[in-house]
Amino acid sequence: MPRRGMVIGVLVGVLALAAAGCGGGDDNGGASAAATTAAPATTAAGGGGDELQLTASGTAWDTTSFDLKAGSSYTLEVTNQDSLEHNFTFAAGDANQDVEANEDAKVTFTAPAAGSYPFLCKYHPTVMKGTITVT
Ligand SMILES: [Cu+2]
Repeated sequence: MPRRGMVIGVLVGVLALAAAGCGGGDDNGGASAAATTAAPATTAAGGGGDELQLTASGTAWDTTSFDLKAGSSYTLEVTNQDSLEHNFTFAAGDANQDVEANEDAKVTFTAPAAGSYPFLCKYHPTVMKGTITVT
């Protein structure tokens, strides 16, 4: 009766010494990213002509025509010097702003496509009206 003893010894010894490269890589990227330029904090000043003024006095506007640039954004400050409420409505620019007696109000709108459009006070539309010309 032969006996076969099989002893299988498997010794797997793997010692991998991966030497992480310690030789300096050339990562010298040079100057850092350019300084980020902050957006202007205010748009009120500076040559854009984006601020408009309109005053109501004696149930009349002091200005009856404005020239705007199509697609530009505007802020209109309406000053009401009367003792009754007025309103600035510029339908083509989607603006409709009431202005209480003896107060100011601001309204922002974007000029529509080129053309000629009316603006008015919706409370006194026959006497407080004007034209906005967009080019
Ligand atoms: Cu009015």
